[in-house]
Amino acid sequence: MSDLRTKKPPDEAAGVGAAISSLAVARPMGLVRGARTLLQVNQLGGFDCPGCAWPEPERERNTFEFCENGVKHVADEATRARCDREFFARHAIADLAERGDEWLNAQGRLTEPMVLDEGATHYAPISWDDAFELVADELARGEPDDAVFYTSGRTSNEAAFLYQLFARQLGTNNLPDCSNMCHESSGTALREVVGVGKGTVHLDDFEVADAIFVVGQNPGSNHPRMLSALEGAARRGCKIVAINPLVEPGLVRFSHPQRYESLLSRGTEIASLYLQVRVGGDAALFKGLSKILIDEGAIDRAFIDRYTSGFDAYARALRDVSWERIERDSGIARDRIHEAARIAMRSEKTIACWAMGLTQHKDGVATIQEVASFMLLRGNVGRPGAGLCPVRGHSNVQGDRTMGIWEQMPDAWLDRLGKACDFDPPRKHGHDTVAAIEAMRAGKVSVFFAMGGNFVSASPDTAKTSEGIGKCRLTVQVSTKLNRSHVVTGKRALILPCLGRTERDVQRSGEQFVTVEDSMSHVHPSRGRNDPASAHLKSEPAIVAGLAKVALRGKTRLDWDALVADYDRVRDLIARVVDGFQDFNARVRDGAGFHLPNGARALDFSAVPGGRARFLVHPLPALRDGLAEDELLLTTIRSHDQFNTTVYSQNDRYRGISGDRRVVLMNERDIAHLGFRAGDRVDIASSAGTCRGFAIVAFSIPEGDCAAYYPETNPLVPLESYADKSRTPTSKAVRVRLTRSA
Ligand SMILES: Nc1nc2c(c(=O)[nH]1)N[C@H]1C(S)=C(S)[C@@H](COP(=O)(O)OP(=O)(O)OC[C@H]3O[C@@H](n4cnc5c(=O)[nH]c(N)nc54)[C@H](O)[C@@H]3O)O[C@H]1N2
Ligand SMILES: Nc1nc2c(c(=O)[nH]1)N[C@H]1C(S)=C(S)[C@@H](COP(=O)(O)OP(=O)(O)OC[C@H]3O[C@@H](n4cnc5c(=O)[nH]c(N)nc54)[C@H](O)[C@@H]3O)O[C@H]1N2
Ligand SMILES: [Mo]
Repeated sequence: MSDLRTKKPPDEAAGVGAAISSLAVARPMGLVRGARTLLQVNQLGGFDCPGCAWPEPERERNTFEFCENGVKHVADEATRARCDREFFARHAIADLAERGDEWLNAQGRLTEPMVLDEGATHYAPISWDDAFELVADELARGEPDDAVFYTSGRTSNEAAFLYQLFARQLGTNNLPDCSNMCHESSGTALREVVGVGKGTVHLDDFEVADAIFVVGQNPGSNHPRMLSALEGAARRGCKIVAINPLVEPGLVRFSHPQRYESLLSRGTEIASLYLQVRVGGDAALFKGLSKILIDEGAIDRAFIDRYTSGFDAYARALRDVSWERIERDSGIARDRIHEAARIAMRSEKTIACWAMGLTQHKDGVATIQEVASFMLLRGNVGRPGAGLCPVRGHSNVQGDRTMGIWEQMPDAWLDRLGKACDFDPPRKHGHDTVAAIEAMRAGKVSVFFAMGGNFVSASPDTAKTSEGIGKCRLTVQVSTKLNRSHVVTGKRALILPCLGRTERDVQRSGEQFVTVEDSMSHVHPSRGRNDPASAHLKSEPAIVAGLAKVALRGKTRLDWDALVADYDRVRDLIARVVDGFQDFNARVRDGAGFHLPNGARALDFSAVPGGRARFLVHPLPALRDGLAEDELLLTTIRSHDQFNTTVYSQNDRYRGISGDRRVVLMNERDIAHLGFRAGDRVDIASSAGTCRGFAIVAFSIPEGDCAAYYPETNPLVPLESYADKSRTPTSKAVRVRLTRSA
């Protein structure tokens, strides 16, 4: 039975509700330990919040440099609950398979290595040495390319560097990561047009911007500290334009939970203009905006002439796009688009931010390039207070890429890696996430190794992914908490439990720290202070080194023991291989950290073919072509109480939903037109599968669109449907049909 309750979404985000909600979730840490832990979040000398990749201010940090959701992520790791050998003796795999994601995670921290033997009903303890031998044996039975090494984005720079080094010394570039499903479209798009696959803004640009466009992003839940930056901007008169099919309270009004006067007042208005674009309608909307800028001559001709190429062809192509088509595809009336254009025209410094609402679409790369073109028209790149800002998800997902976690690292980078580490790295590109699943299904993957994450639940098409995983001879999960990927396994499975961000990491030379890179290319240290959840945990770098020593016997000239004994040695290697890390050890100890160089930010576009930033011409997406009368486009989204596949509760406070996550948010007119009523239970079917028994919730969302939570709806995301060029699964536009549940 469901406890679903719905009410009108609140008209502002955070405020007193946030303070109460974070107190409730912090309880599992215990009062004193909880307070001590939280006081170290994002402080100099403390640990980096394991939540999102939004940067910390370089000066003037608050004593509480975290948000309501940061508290949840920290509490989730620092919990006192334990998932130990007695737990695994009590629960058969078949029993665990019946449990929900929230229950699995709530069992607490994993405490020692566990093995699931072929045909066994239960996981059993195994020593670290035996676990490493087991993995090495399986690796030795096949070719290097029969193994796949996945990474999730919480992994530190040091661990990531060692991990890719291990995979490449073994002989494979099969290094898919969560980024393949996340901001891959941003990297691909930006590299093509401005020469660097990262954002071009820093945090202090938010302090001087005249206008900020927030596109396809829900910062109130997913990057709450960004709301402080937006609030500050709004208070000094910066105009904020929100572009989102759903009305998200965090983008409407915000009251700062750590400031009394803000709690007592009605908070600050965030978006001065809210455009409820249709799902996938952003490309049309940005074409409209650019058309207006060009028609009204509100462009920066000097910038365009000096720094860009392709403008004439771009302007010509825009002329042929009709307003009728723009209005239809975007769902936004022309005069509203004009309002947004006026904000852009009055602004000398504009920032464009975006996240999954743009990247997880078939035309994600092209759409991001439309945004980039709109920005280039007025020279909004490489100028203080202006720039392109893909807001990253996982706290070190950007750093992992910088460290070489990518199935297609460029040859020049591999050359340096080979030289610094005395080997010849493989050059053949490896599998990304979708290709890895396809290879598994074809029986071509023998070992699947995951450095964090929850591959089974996070990947598209849960049925096909599970089938693929089941065909692997061995699946290995380096994890902190129990999740679906420990239950849906290969013929044999290993759980290797690791230290988390909040915990002290002691190696032979003493206590260590690690480093991370935030969404704005800022590299800084992170040092845990809590006692480890169990005496048997190893750090991620120690796990990689322990395995490498055994699996690379005779294949490596590196002293892996020495590398983990002192992470400075890993950083010295990084400094020799990765651009921008010279004197890494000295600089990272010096104050708050440092920014990596970014060509586009410095108006250096030499990395783009032709040496100039590019205007590219793309046709409008044909997302709804052939869509039947009774079909909707489903966008899969996060609630306020989850971190990706980790579900903290069944509630979504800002959207006024509680007690049940199996809901589908629909426009009232669609509900009526399809013959349903709010509260009805429906089955949602796509070409990939069916999700049953979802309750209809009436919500402010354009007609023809609907929304439901990830990961519950991942069975609906087709494996074959991914973005052009970036191959990011199209989790933000799935064709679905709803029928009444039996
Ligand atoms: N608390 C918390 N924080 C997180 C995470 C978490 O799960 N929980 N996850 C982390 C990770 S890995 C990531 S990548 C980020 C994700 O952060 P977000 O990208 O903000 O997350 P999503 O919920 O996937 O959805 C994004 C928004 O896009 C809108 N949207 C959907 N389709 C479209 C569309 O077609 N066009 C437009 N314009 N908008 C659309 C949705 O309504 C939603 O508001 O957050 C990170 N931070
Ligand atoms: N339908 C749909 N699918 C999506 C998305 C979507 O919007 N819609 N979003 C996509 C996106 S943006 C992303 S980033 C992916 C996320 O995909 P993943 O990164 O694979 O998934 P997470 O849920 O973040 O992983 C959670 C697990 O990580 C482990 N963990 C936590 N901390 C640590 C640590 O410090 N070290 C180690 N080794 N393990 C740790 C815990 O065991 C936890 O259960 O999902 C993607 N999938
Ligand atoms: Mo992500």
